[in-house]
Amino acid sequence: MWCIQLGLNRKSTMKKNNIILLLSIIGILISFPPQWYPLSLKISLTSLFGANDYVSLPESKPQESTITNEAVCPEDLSGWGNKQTIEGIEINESKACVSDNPFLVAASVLGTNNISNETLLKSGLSSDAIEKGRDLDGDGDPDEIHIKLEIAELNGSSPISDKPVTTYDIAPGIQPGLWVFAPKLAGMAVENFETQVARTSLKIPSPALRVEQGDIVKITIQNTHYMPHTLHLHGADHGFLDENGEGNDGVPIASEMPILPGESRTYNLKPRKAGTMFYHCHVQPHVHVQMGLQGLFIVEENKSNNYLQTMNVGAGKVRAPSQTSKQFYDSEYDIHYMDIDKELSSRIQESNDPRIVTKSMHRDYDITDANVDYFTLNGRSFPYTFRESLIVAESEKKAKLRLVNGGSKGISFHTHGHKFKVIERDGVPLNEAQGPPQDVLWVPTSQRYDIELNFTNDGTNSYGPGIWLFHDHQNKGVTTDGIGPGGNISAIVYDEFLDDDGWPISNGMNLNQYFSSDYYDKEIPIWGDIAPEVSSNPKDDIKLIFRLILLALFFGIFFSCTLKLITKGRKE
Ligand SMILES: [Cu+2]
Repeated sequence: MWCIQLGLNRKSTMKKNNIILLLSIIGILISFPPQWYPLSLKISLTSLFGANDYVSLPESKPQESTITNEAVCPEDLSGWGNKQTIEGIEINESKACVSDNPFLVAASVLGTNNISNETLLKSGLSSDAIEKGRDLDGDGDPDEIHIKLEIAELNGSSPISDKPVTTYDIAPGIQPGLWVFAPKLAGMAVENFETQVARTSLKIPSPALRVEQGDIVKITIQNTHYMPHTLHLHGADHGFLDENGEGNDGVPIASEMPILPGESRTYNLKPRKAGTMFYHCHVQPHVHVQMGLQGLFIVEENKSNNYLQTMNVGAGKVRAPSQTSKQFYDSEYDIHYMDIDKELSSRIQESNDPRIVTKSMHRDYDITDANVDYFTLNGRSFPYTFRESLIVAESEKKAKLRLVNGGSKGISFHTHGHKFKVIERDGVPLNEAQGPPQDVLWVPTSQRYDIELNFTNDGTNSYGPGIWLFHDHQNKGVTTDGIGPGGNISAIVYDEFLDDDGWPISNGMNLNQYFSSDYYDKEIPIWGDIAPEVSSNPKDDIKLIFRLILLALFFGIFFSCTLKLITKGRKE
């Protein structure tokens, strides 16, 4: 069309066509996207005009300070972390930023039936949550223990809100749907009327439970949830049936029917052997265990005056350790690893109709195609692990770790700056020859290891004071939905490297940026300084589209003119 020149003589038409043809060639050359130039041409252009004249890289500018939604280390207003004595029970200091409730610890030690109303109120537990009875062997501590657990949902669906309730963040802004065996609590599930945030004693993993060898233990599951569940005591010495002939192994396909919503069942045991064991639900366990229905079950050796912290909510530092622990160690930590598949956990956020959730979980979801996205240590991922799950070291002292891998994949437990000694596996002591110091330990799913950390600076046990990470050494384990640092990273921090709030005094790095959900939403660049145009710039896309339109236009003109010239030439 551009080349049809009606009413002009042949000569002037030809001349005009040639000019348009030339202009279209120039147009093609100008609009041709430089990213499509052949490499040899790029090199020639660079050598002729210099790199900067050809493509000037944008200048890096410091990123605007990122929004930090929350305090890195919330103030301990109630003094929960302090060393204190409650009703005669000594509660050890917790130096981390966020500590557990010492009144709940005291109630766990004495039993909710043996404490004042004031302590009970401050513990937040129901009056029958942990009942302790007679001293049967006359050694000065109670041997009848009755624990009651409920089942709670975290970050689930609500009929009145499109946001998950009750909320529990494993990392800033990360709220996977979870189920948990919860201590029997009094009052609301949330902190107060103004918030949807779960109260501090409602968290994953399910509480680490501690009983003494030979205790008469009853654990009642009150199924306050909309799904059927059971309790399986993994590794702990218990009868297949209880004294009444009722199923006691928690396995619906072998020992019993599931506990239906609203029902209760009591499991009985009198463990003959001490050691670190495990407990979990056994209804559809391929799904229910990963949802959070799992906890450590610890049987302590029978000793005199051995008052035990029956419940360690969310695992972590044992504030009132056993006699055996005090005899050999300066501190003890319950270390519980888990992993979470967001494709599974989000299913309880789509509906609150148990029929729909059940179908979605057990017919639509296929665990054999699954992948895990979140990796937690004591119910949190980095950076929250730095708030709650630091191991605080003092030179020359020793700590005991009771470690379980409740995740669906093995973990490669690794400590920086220390070689540790493995002393027990699955609750059975290992002899010296099997336990030389090591800094990596493979922990398969559901396996427990007792570990001794010795903070003596001798080049093997410890390399000296510092902030030494410990984490799963598999690459995925240190990420949160593929973003690092995240996952189960925490640290062994020596006293002198902790500030007054309990935050590690890191060498030059500021960790504030990780306390924003923006970080895990991939909104924060990897480096502090950034030239956005280097990685991606939507404006460049517009430029490219504009160039392509022009290119198409000029090509169109070029071809139509060429065609015109050829047909004209043939006519003549
Ligand atoms: Cu279950």
